[in-house]
Amino acid sequence: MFMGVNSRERFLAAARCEDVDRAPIWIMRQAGRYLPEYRALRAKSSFRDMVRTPELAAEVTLQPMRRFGLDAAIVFSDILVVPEAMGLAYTLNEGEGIRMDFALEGARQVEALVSDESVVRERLAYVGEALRLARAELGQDRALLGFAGSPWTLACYMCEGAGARGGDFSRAKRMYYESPALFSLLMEKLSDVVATHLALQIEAGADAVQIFDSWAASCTGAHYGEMSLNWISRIISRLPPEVPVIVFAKGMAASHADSLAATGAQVLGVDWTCNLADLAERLPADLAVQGNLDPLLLEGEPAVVRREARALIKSMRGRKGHIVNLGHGIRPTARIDAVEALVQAVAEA
Ligand code: 1CP
Repeated sequence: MFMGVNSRERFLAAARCEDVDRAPIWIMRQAGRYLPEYRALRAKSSFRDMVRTPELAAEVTLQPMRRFGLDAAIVFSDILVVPEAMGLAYTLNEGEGIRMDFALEGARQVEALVSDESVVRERLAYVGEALRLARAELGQDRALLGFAGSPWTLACYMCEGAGARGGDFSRAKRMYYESPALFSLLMEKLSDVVATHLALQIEAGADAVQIFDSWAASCTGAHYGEMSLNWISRIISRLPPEVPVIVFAKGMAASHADSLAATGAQVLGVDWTCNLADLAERLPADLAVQGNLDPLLLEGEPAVVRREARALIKSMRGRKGHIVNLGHGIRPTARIDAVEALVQAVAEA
């Protein structure tokens, strides 16, 4: 049974910094490995097949919604579907993590990447289908989110040819410093495709979209605009203005809050490194914030989760526009009873 009555309005009101009865909550990476029902499905299919099969992706999207009184669902997919649609595929291997088919380098490979809108729409249509199926089962009362990686974060994976365990993402930075024209061409293509992908998800029923700049902190502060933010701004300018965009720039929210606000995002996703209330105070009053509990808490005692959630909410009382979330994705070792305690503490606040 779905419990939330006005979760969708609550979520959208918070994203617009309007009055709410309580702060809405969702959890980054809420559809995933900490759930036994996810692991049961995953035992039968590869990750990529699950992502590409709308019925399976919709099912995984709904799994956390059946268990917990969350206000928003996020479509089960991955940021790496974008490079895949452009011609650079990925695999997820047990024990090894993410592998890209090749590491992007040189003009020929960048030029060969597909960014044609009609081709991209066709190749990513399965994500729209997953959203439509998820909406049909979720109903109209709870929010449904789409997402994409930022061009910078995607370039990190594409240039490295692997995930975080494969290296330190220095190759994307090297391209920025040493081949600026090539870097710009790659970012223009990525911005086009990410904008198309987010538009497609909005057309399929997403109430809001989140842009994950998960590797923001590997940028230098002085060049963060050119490396990442300008491309995010370009994407946001191409989306319908009435749909809230959440920008989550891990590790950069505090130091670059003003320039993140200037991207046109309606919501700033905040990692756990900063004091959320202090940060919110120095932001424009019409910019909502999302975050920022330590994901580690959910691996521990429910009583501690409850205490920390209450403290966070109390610190934000009086500040319109707070969406409760973690400061990064939930970890595979999170406890179900800790997640329940978090959702309950928010509901009672
Ligand atoms: O079964 C498995 O082992 C798969 C694990 C898994 C899952 C559940 C991966 C592989 N991706 C996902 C789903 C996913 N990825 C979602 C689903 C919706 C949700 O519940 O939130 C989302 C939003 C993502 C986004 C994503 N993928 C990000 C940005 C978020 C973040 O954590 O910073 C990144 C960096 C990725 C790449 C990726 N995909 C998967 C892994 C293990 C990784 C990280 C790879 C690495 O850098 O080593």
